[in-house]
Amino acid sequence: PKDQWPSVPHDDFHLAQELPCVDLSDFRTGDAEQRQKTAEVLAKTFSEWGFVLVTNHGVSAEIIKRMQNQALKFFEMPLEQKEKGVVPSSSKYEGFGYGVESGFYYAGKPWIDRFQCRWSPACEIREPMEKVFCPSDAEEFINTIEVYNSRLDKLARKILELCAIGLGIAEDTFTKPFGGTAGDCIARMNYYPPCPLSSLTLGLGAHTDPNLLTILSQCEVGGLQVLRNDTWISVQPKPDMLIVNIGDTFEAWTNGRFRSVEHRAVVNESAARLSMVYFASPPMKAAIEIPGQLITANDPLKFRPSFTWEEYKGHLLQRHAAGNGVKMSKQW
Ligand code: AKG
Repeated sequence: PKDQWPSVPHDDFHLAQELPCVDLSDFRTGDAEQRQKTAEVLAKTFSEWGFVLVTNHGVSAEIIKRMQNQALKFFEMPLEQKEKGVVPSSSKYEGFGYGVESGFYYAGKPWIDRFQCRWSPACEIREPMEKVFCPSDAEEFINTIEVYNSRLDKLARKILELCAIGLGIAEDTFTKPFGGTAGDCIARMNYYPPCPLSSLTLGLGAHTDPNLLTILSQCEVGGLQVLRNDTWISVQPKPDMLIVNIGDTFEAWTNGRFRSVEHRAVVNESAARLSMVYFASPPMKAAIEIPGQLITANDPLKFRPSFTWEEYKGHLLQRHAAGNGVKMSKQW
């Protein structure tokens, strides 16, 4: 029916430009001088672009493929079957279909299927997944999520350390608040079926990520676009690379040195697309304090000097409920 068609016409989705790419192999081999250089390039890229492609990141092609296969096995099921994976509304962050309600992320009616869970451990999805799959397949699905995300968690921490080094502040500035825990991290899979009216909709409307750091892997079908100088740049799929971007919390934590940049996902008429996203966030109650070295005469304080992820998340939900979308208030 007409009212089920999305409503964000656009015809600007063929603009290709490369995102900057940073090779993380030096960081992994531990050469201090190279590591410093890598850190500086990374920090500069996050300041200018908010987005980067990383290569030699240490997440094996094998585990990425395994996760993709599990995700496709789930998404290619009939809708009635996938709906058994909806987790009751008390935990809105878990399970199938989260966030696809009308208006989400300014996309009119977005053309997307979603699965999302906390992953450490991914126990809250066990019961629904056992209704979706047979028990051994449910076990494999959950196990793959845990392994895949533990790899991304490790990478996220390395990047957080590199960011601190690149900004010239204590290496553990952004990892310490995690206190050895997994933080409030979320694993999400987005599946965009082929869409016969692809220029009339978006898979996901323009938004910034509210969290700390996001790591995204897209399949061979492109669709992610990043806003740069008022132009949408299509991020070309590169099988060996992961896409990393700064979230609003990190922008605030760095007093605006790093940029949380708008992005969106477009769909296409012929091929389904899968993206898998790891959202790193600190524990809910950990204090996020803007480092003094990042507040200077030229760079006065732009955000609250201290806040928690819980406070910011609460603020976000209020804005969302009031119809103000999810973009960070720059007064935060
Ligand atoms: C999100 O899930 O927040 C995204 O931005 C996903 C974008 C993509 O599918 O490439």
